Amino acid sequence: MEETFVLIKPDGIQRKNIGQIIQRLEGKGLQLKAMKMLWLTPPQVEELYPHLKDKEFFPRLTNFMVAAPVIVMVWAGEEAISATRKLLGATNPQEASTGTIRGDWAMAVGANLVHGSDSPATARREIEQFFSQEEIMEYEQAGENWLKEEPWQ
Ligand code: DAT
Ligand code: MG
Repeated sequence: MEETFVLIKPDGIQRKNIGQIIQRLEGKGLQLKAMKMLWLTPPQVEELYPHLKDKEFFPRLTNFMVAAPVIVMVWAGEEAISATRKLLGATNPQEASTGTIRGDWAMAVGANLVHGSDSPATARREIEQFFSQEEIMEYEQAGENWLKEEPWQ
């Protein structure tokens, strides 16, 4: 089962979107395997976004990411990485479709509510940045069979 890393950004905490964001992921059928709240430091932001550290907006992105606590999570399921990215919507909320998290609840690229891994390699690196193996729960969930294609056969 594929795992992905999801982070609710400071604007999600400030704007009280935590429950709605988790509900979208849970409602889709992904399984929550780990979760905690923490306050990021600038070095942790740079570790999360190595591909952006030379961009002109990186100082603003860093200030934003350390402005309030965040929630970090591991979610799992079939194609969990792409399923999550579809639920998040486009990076720029003005381009994100209605029905996506960013499309429904965000207005600006600098405050787009949520982060989700973009590839298996990134997911692994991001999960390892924030969680030890013991913090990731392996468990069976009631109704799990009904997420599969033909559980009645
Ligand atoms: P995504 O979060 O969709 O994976 P990304 O990895 O390219 O997008 O960028 C990470 C975050 O950096 C993004 O969620 C918001 C911020 N960001 C990206 N491009 C930006 C820009 N042009 N101006 C301000 N912030 C930007
Ligand atoms: Mg990204």
